[in-house]
Amino acid sequence: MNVLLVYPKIPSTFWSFESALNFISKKSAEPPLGLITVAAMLPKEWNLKLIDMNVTELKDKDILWADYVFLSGMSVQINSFRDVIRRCNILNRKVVAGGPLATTQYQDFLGVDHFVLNEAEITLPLFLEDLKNGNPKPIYFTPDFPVITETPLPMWELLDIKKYASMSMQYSRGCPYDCEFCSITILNGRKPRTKTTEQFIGELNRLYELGWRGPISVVDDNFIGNKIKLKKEILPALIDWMKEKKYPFNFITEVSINLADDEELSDMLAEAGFNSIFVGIESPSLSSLEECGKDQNLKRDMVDSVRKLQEKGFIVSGGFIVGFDSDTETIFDEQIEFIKESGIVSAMVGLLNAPTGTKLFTRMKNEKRLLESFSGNNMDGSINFIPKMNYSDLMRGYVKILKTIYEDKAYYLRVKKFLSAYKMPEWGIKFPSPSEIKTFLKLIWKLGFVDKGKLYFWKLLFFSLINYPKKFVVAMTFAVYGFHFRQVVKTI
Ligand code: B12
Ligand code: SF4
Repeated sequence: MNVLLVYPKIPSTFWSFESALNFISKKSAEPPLGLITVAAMLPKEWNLKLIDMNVTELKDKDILWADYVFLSGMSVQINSFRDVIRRCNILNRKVVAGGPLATTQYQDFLGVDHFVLNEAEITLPLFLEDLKNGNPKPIYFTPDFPVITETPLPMWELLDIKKYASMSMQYSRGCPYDCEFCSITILNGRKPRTKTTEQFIGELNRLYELGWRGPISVVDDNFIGNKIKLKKEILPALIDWMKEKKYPFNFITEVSINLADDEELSDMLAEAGFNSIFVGIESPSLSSLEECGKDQNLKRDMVDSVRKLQEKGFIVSGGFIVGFDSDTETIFDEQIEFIKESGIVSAMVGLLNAPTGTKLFTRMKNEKRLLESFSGNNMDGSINFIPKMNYSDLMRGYVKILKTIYEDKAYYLRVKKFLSAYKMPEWGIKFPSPSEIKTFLKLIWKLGFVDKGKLYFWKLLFFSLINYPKKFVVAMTFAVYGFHFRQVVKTI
């Protein structure tokens, strides 16, 4: 059996980091972890090939090689996902689709032979058994959430790892919170399910053996969902491993803001090599936070929490949303002010949307405000429900936020603010590698001579060299991100 695993194209947005990837000669930020996990669950004697369309072109001859094409993807990939199905149908190859997009919206796709939905740990063995018996069904789904202690090591060896800026792994699934707009609780449930310490360390050993060094995204929904196990088991083992191997990796993950309340956990995470965290801030407006059930962000000074995290050694990026029913015309300036004050350099601002199946989706449906399905693209201005605020006012305000926060001067001031708060972990101070030096020279040329914002670039370069020489690499990384954000903002 020849199986081709395909990951569709992600459009160019804030999240794709396209212009930043060019600097480091990488094709994509992260690999498709779902597909390489599924690959590890397939019979060992099958021939497998993976095409991530974000790094390699999908050719007809690849499709023709396959008996089955296994397709994954999330909502933002919908156009490419449809296109792959169409090509497989024309070339008469069978399609098996799974992953978050298929799980939440399978009714929207024609031309798929078998939907294997939800988590593959439960549904894939059922499909494989029926396939062996010659009677595979059109759809497999389950309301249950599997334990993930049996999930096999993902097959990173199917990837061309050099083409990615970071590798990814997963420790837990599920999030204890229940934000109205989020599909995580439907997909992964509210009880965090975790891997064992042996699995976690086993995955690190495998990536180490494959020669990977550098960033690893731990793509959990909320890495601190089960704090006790982290403190007692995972982090002590990880700290030992990282010290023994001399910190070959640094970790990026998603956490809820209440990490700021737990000094012990913050210290352990920083010592274990976590230096970058993504936090869902969503809104500085208390009524909007209440509306969406983001309880963990209430009853706190969020600027203060972010600062605490920066002081502990984390580069904090944040997700921000406008378009809540409670948002008034002042929300845009409030968001701008919050982003400026917090020193959150990478601020991912999006319009509120109601992904299929979420509580927000149901509310919008009941209120007869639902429009067409969710595009998943947080940059295309699409909203799949009728907002309370007039749409053109909302769009104007949204564009104003982006243009203001990514304008050269505001951006560089934010980087400076961040540098003043950030405590660089000792393990993070390393002598630059030859490829980092090459990237630096490229950066000097492009940002220091060609780019229109060159004045701010030089100011930042000298400011960080003089005041924060140990944080120089971080400052320059932000200069590259700034270039990417400016390119994206130009397109809106
Ligand atoms: C990493 C990640 C990203 C990366 C993608 C990198 C990459 N190359 O994949 C980045 C940062 C780019 C990203 C961006 C976004 N993401 Co994202 N992302 C994730 C995250 C955190 C992890 C994905 C992952 O690797 N999971 C681990 C693997 C093991 O799980 P899995 O993929 O689900 O696979 C399992 C099953 O689904 C199944 N399976 C998967 N594929 C297949 C295929 C077949 C054939 C079969 C049989 C089974 C199967 O088997 C696997 C094992 O059980 C998920 C959340 C999550 N926990 O999954 C969100 C998630 C996928 N993202 C989501 C969203 C909404 C976004 C954004 C739109 C967010 C935003 N508001 O802007 C943006 C895209 C915006 C844009 N404009 O580009 C949603 C998708 C919802 C949906 N219905 O599709 C998720 C589920 C998070 C959420 N809040 O609900 N994301
Ligand atoms: S805290 Fe994050 S992952 Fe958890 S439900 Fe809210 S938005 Fe989703």
